[in-house]
Amino acid sequence: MSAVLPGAEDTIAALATPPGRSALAVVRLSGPLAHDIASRLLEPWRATPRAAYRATLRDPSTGRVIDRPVVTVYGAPRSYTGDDLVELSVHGGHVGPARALGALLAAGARLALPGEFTRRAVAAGKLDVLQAEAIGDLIDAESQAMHDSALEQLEGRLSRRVAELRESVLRVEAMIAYDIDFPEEDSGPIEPARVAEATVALEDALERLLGTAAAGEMVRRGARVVLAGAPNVGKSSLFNALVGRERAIVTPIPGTTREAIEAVVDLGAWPMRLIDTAGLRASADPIEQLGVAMTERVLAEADVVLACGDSASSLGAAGAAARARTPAPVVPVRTKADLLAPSDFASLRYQSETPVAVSAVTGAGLAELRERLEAMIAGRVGEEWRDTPLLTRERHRAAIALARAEVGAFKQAWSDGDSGVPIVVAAVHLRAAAMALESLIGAIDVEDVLDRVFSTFCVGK
Ligand SMILES: Nc1nc2c(ncn2[C@@H]2O[C@H](COP(=O)(O)OP(=O)(O)OP(=O)(O)O)[C@@H](O)[C@H]2O)c(=O)[nH]1
Ligand SMILES: [Mg+2]
Repeated sequence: MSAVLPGAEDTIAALATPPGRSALAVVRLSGPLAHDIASRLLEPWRATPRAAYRATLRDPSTGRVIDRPVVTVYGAPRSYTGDDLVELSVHGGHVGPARALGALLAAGARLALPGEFTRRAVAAGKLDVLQAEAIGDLIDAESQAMHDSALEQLEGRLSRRVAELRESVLRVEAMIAYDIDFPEEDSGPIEPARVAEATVALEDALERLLGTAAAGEMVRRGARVVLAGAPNVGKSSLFNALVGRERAIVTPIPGTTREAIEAVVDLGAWPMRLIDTAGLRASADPIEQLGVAMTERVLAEADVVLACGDSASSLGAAGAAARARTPAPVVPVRTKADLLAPSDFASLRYQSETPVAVSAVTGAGLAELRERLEAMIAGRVGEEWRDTPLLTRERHRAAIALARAEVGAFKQAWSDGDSGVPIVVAAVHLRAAAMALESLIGAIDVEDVLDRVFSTFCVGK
């Protein structure tokens, strides 16, 4: 990448670990003066790359000992950023790491901007933009599924897929090059049908990748699991039990919950956004009406609904109400199971779709409900995601959608033949498709793309 950012030649420093109490903290220093600055603060100074050693770190102005860090030195270009880099592993805490960083800044380093280390890695060609995003996703992962997907993206799986698609676009461009250069000829050396075939295959491949966006969204943001049912059936109590703390207000008064309340629950493999809602009923109270309207909206966007009822009739009504408002799968949940007589339990099993019986009071059935949810979400996402790279961000989805639209526009223009637009004009669509794919991996200079990608990073990464 050729674009040079302001300050790209600066030597930057930052804490790579979060501030606060911890056994260790890592302070990073990267740039042309990294070795020089470190050599002035550390005693002894050894420039041998990748050989960790213990040194004394002193404050440059007072000469006082700050810490005795373990020092790892990297030489350009064999470092995370591609520049000379020094990592100090110091004792953690609120004060020590800040003093170590302060010493580096006093000796001539500049405090790094969010994501600046990774941005330099991209500028040095160590990572492409998709891989840089994967670093951010690894750090932000809230579930194993997200972590797995980010690791694969970091390994370059999505980058390779995008590069292949770009190659396919370039191949179609090459196929029509003759027709562009010699438009007056009847037909080039490549049969028009072959071009059309290649275009359709390309469109299909883009469509398939685009099809992973829903699973990607689920992996990244978590499945939206909505608790719905009549007032007072125990939705908020179940919500609290699943979340593991008293997040929602519970009272014996029907109509307690007025708004949708959300909490993230890690099911292990999957993140889940559990959403408690206002009980569904006709009400004259305008506040409650608004709450019910919100429940309807939340239901429409649900990935899974837990239709809650504390009796056979309220359970049936909850299921019917949920199905009327969402295409998402519905799990019937019989709440307040601690109040059920053994004979009621037996009758539950004979219903067409066996409800999960749970008690927020005793905790009975919660493990079963979690298992059922996990299986349900896995079913929603499908298994293909393990075999194909996922589009986990809107930026990815938009770029692939644009590429597909441009390939579609080319296909249309090409099939119109002589009656349609000139071939040179049609070819512009292929160029646009290639550029959309290039913007994803950062194969072209797109500073605003980089700005957007790195704006969400933490300092020190
Ligand atoms: N015995 C028993 N009582 C429960 C259980 N879950 C909830 N309750 C009681 O049922 C009443 C209503 O509980 P909530 O959790 O507020 O019910 P809700 O469905 O959120 O009600 P709204 O917000 O009004 O729609 C409270 O008095 C709870 O203590 C349970 O598992 N067992
Ligand atoms: Mg409630």
